[in-house]
Order: sequence, then C-alpha cells, then structure tokens
Amino acid sequence: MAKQNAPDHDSKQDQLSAFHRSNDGGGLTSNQGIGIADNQNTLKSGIRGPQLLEDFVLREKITHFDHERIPERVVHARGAAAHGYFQAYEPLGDTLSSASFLQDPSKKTPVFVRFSTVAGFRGSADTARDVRGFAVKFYTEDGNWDLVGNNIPVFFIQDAIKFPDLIHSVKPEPHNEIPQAQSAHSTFWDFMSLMPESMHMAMWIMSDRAIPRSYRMMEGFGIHTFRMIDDSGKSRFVKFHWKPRLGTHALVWDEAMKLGGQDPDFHRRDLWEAIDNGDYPEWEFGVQVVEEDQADQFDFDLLDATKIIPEELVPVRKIGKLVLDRNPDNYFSETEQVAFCPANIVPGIDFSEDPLLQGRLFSYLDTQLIRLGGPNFNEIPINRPVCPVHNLQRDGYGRQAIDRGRTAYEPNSLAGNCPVQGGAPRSFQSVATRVDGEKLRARSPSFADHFTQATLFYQSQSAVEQQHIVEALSFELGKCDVPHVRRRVVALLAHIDENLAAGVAANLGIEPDPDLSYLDDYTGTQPNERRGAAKPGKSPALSMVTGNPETIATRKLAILAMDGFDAAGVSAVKKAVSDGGGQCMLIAGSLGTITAEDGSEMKPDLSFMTSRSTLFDAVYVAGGEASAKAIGQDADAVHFFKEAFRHGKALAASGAAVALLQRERLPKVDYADSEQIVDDAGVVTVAGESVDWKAFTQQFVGSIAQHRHWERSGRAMVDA
Ligand code: HDD
Repeated sequence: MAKQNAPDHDSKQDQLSAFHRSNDGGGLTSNQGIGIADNQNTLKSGIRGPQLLEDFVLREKITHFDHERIPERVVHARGAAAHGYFQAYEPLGDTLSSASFLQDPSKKTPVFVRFSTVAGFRGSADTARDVRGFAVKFYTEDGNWDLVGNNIPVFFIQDAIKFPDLIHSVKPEPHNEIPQAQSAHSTFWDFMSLMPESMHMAMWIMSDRAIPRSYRMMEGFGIHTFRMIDDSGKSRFVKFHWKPRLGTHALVWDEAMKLGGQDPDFHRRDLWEAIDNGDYPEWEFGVQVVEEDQADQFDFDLLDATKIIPEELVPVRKIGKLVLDRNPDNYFSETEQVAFCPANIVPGIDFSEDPLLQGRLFSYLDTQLIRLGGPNFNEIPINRPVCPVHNLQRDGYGRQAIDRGRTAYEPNSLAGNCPVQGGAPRSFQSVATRVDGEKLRARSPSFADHFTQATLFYQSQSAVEQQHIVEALSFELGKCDVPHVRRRVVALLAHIDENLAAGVAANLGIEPDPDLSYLDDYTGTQPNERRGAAKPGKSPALSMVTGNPETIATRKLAILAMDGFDAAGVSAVKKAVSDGGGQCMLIAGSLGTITAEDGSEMKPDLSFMTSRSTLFDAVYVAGGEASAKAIGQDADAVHFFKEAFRHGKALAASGAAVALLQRERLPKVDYADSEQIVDDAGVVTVAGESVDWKAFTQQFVGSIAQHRHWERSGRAMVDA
C-alpha cells in the first residue's frame, strides 16, 4: 500500500505552532496592525466630552469582545483536553486492521483527547453524577479518525431518534432551568421510567463509575460495534476499550457533591496538573473481536448499543497505548473549538449498522455548522488533519485556504482532472455488506431484552458497590417529586434485582410492585423478554474494586501538622509517599512557617481555610504533643481527618495524634498504644518513643494503594 510521509508525534504540534501567537515583547496594536498609543481612554470631544464615533480603537475592541462567545456544545459542554500520542504494540494488517496507525510499533500518531460531562453547562462542576465523554482524535497519515466514546460501555437508548428526548429530559427543566448538571430530577426519571431499554445504562450511571476520581482513572469505550478490515479486505466486528494504567477509581457521592462547590474544576485541574508534573496519563487500547459469521452466537444483538460483550465471553486484546503528554496552549482555540465526529473514519475501520451509531454519523457534522459558524470548521488549526487535503469544496464563512487555479469541479480537462478520485495515497472504501429489506420503522425483536445485562451488571458488583447503587437511586428518586414516577422506576428495578428494588423502595417509603402494564399506554415497547436461556451470572470485569494495580502513583496525601510537630514522622511519610510516585501537601492553621519539636521548620502548602480532605486521597496526622493538641482544638482540622475517615480514605497518625483520632467518635477502629504498628481498616497508627518509620510508612503506603477502605462503613459508631 502506498505511503506518504508518515506523521509523527510532533507533526500536529508543528502544524499548530504555525498559528501560535505571543505578545512577548510586542507593542499593542489593533487587529489591523496599527499601533495603539492609549489603551485607557476613549477618543473624546473635550476632556469631559462625549466619545467620538471615529474611535476605531474603541469600536474594534468592544465589537470583538461582544462576539467572543460561541454556542456551547448542546451536550458535553463542559470538558478538558490534552495532546498526546498513540502507539501500536504490533503490526495488525495481516490479522485485524490495515489502518495506517496500527502497523508500525515505532510510530507515534498524534492525538487530541477531550473528556467531558454530558448534562451540565460549560461552567458547571466537574464532579456531577454523569457519564464522562472520552473523545479521541487520531491525526493519522490517512486522515483523522475520531473515536467519540464514553467512560460507560453502553448507552441509554437503542435508536438515535430518541436522543433529543433523552437529552431534553436530563437537561435542566425548561420552565425554570433547574437543576444544573444533575439527573436527579423528575423529567429525567419520568423518561427513564418509560424507557425500559435504559435500565442497563441506569445501573452504570447510578454506580460509582459516574463519579470518577480522575479522568486519568476511568475506562473508555467506543460503545458501538464497529468493523475492522485487514489487508486482505476481511472484515470483523470489534468493540473498542481504553484501560487506564492507574486503574479505575471513583469518588464517593458525598465527596463529589462537596467538590462541586469546593473545587468545581476538580477533574480539569487534576488532568492539567498531572501533565504539568510529567505524570503523563496512559491508557491501553483494547479490542474485542468477533468474526462476522459468529455474530449471532450471543444472547444479545451486537448492533444494540445498550449491550456489552462480557469480557469473559470475548477477552479484550490490547493492541496499543495512548499517552497524554502536553496541555493545550489555549482552552478556547483547542479544547472548545475541537470538533469530533464519529463519521471521521480512516481506511481499515468501518461502521456497523447499529441504529444509534448511524444517527450519530449525521448529528456531529451538523452540530458543528452552528457551533463553529459554518462549513470551514475543519480549517480551524486543532481540527486540521496532518495529511494533505485536496478537494473542490469552496468558500463559506471564515474560509482560510486560498485555493488557486480556475477549476473547482471534477472531472476537468483544464487542470489534469485534479484532484483525482482515488488518487490519494489511500482511499476509503466502505465494506461491501449485504443490506436489503423492506422500508420500515421498527425495532428488531433481538433488541428486546432490557434486563438480563442490567442484572448481570448489578450482580457483578461487590456488596459496597451495590450499596452505592441503592443509595444513588434513592437520592435521585428522592429528588423526583412525582410519586407515580418513583413507583414505576422501582417497578423496573424489580425486574433487575429484587433486593435492589426492595432497598430503594424502603428508602422511598413505598412497596415495590413489579407491574409494568403502565408501559402499554406509552411507546408500546413492552420489554421483558430475557433472550434464550440467558442467565445473568457474574462478570468480574464489571466491578471497579477488582483488578486495579497496587500503586500510589500521583495520589495526593495531606499532612496535618501545627507548631510542635514530630519532624521525623513527617519526613518519613513524605519520603515514602514521594518514592511511591505520590504527592504530599503540608497543611497547617495558617500559611506561616511551622516549627517542629526539634526546632526544624517547614512551610505549609495550604491552610485549613484553603483546603478540605475531599481534595486528597489520604491523610496523615503528624505526631508531637503541641501539634496534636492544636489540631484537636481546630474544628476545621478535626473535620479534615474525620471526613477522610468517613470517605474510606487511608488515614495515619503517630504519637500524640493517635489519641486525637481515638477521641473523635468515629466507627470503631483499633488504634496503636505502643510502638507496635496497627492497621485496622486502613487506619494506620503507631505510638511510643522509638518508632520504626520504615515499617509504618510501608504499611501506610499499602493502605493508600487500596484506594478506599469500605469495611469501615459497615462498622457501628463508637459509643459516646
Ligand atoms: Fe454524542 C457530543 C459521545 C450518542 C449527538 N457525544 C459528544 C461528545 C461525546 C459524545 C464524548 C463530546 C465530544 C467533544 O468532546 O467535543 N454520544 C457519545 C456517545 C454516544 C453518543 C458515546 C452513544 C454511544 N450523540 C449521541 C447521539 C447523538 C449525539 C445518539 C445524536 C443523534 N453528541 C451529539 C452532538 C454532540 C455530541 C449533538 C454535541 C457537541 C458535538 O456533538 O460536537 O452532535
């Protein structure tokens, strides 16, 4: 196959740099390049007189400002993005796909990745309960491929025609534009109660997947079944997966809600800082491959986007990795103006007939026309392919290219018939698939089983994950003020799992009733057929608490200390955590220097006024009599470690601080009263004079690597 000069990791950056502009050392000018002498005062008639229409400096500046905003994305408005590269592990042309970026393990294909929430407006909080978008633009030598996925492998609906209804139901209610960035309201649950096909997705968004700890710690999925075509032209079905190197981790709901106010940019900041620190986020790219002639072997339809292929049925084969190693230079120019489109596809990959995907192929280009103001958005630097573009599309708002020559049509005899069809180094060919049938509006009966995989998901969760789903549903339906909607959702839950329905019903103060006959009055999509002998069983890959690497890399530790702290303990903990790739922040009563028992000094990074435990993964309360006493007298400091305890985070204390933890009426935990290190449910303590700091910090680092210690939540409160 013909190859042109292959792009490398830097090719996109080189292209973008032609558009970089810096004001360093420059004098102020207008957009016309006219030097501006005074940027403080308008041109007036007399020192106190009216302004003059002649003032082109004022008019240009104000006019440009007036037009700074563009429409935000109708969904996924809130996002954060980064540059990076994709690298294949091995050539795949013979066995799977002829896509150019999958052939050479030494090649780094540039990518731009945007993460997002779905429902909230552009200024909404990052930690809302929501699906996260995971959109990847590959700038390949054969053009741009956009894999526009989510962090959840299924979707709410099976057919794109329902998308506007779904989004209208979840967005703020139209009469009062309340609530912002939340699904916990009546219109959303009304829609869900009438859309049984959403029940599998309902399990995922009510799970902790919908409140990720970090964009860097979530999986990504292409969701739909796609096709990959190998060098010989053979086509296979595939599902795409992104597996994060740091494991899949979540916040707890209480934390997510608080972070919405304490740091609405929590995920955006986390991504930015990690890349800034050189902790480049990484994912492995995986595929589940199904031979086309075996597509009928499953109890579900591969074209149904509300279904997964359980990894136990078809394992995920890792074929490459994605690394994000550069923050954007300008949020608007890059993150806001990037335009993804599932229809951007390259040779070696093709679509399936999934009716949700087919609708998406239309919607994205269409939405950019209004959002980015016309048909030339592909010329915005972030959207340009790194390979040459030649065609006869012309004119339109904001045209950048200066097309030369007199022919803008094809065929032509005046310009050598250029650009010649099929003349690009590689041209896309749709897979020749047989499609014939009657013209009809209908849903395939093979899409009708809405509960088996919802049950599979719920039953594959650990006890605490199930508990979180019950609590999330109770919260959401508790905010829905229509009794019949609550009852109907509980009726649907009863078809997923009886205990689930009973738990939610108890919290809502109602009796579960599995009767779904109310559906007859609506869309007529009576569900309920479990296909074949489908037994939900369990899929361990669906739980987030299993299979994560034991690492504290990039995790954040808060060290609470005041004057009189024990410097040996603080130094030991700091060293152990940074040796493990984590970060420590010293937090004290103010930002002034604090002095240790031994007279050494440290400068706090934050104070109790400027930080909360929610911003950290773990907390260490330093030893030292005076320090522990001062912490115990500061309500914010006490709240800090108690809240971390409640959120199941690793917690450590040494020396006098152990008694402080004990004093607070937390659920029962065993504490150290000597040099012997005690680790009970992730609370690591040590007292006494001659502490083995190495052993203590090792234990604590192990506790942080567990992410959360749910066993605490089941324990009774200590008596007063
Ligand atoms: Fe969509 C944006 C993901 C179904 C219509 N979608 C958008 C983004 C992501 C997804 C990640 C943000 C891209 C970015 O960062 O700019 N959408 C999905 C997934 C879906 C899905 C994984 C189901 C599997 N979407 C879907 C349907 C439709 C749309 C069925 C319409 C028929 N989506 C859009 C859109 C958006 C969009 C209106 C808004 C902004 C944009 O496209 O560029 O066209």
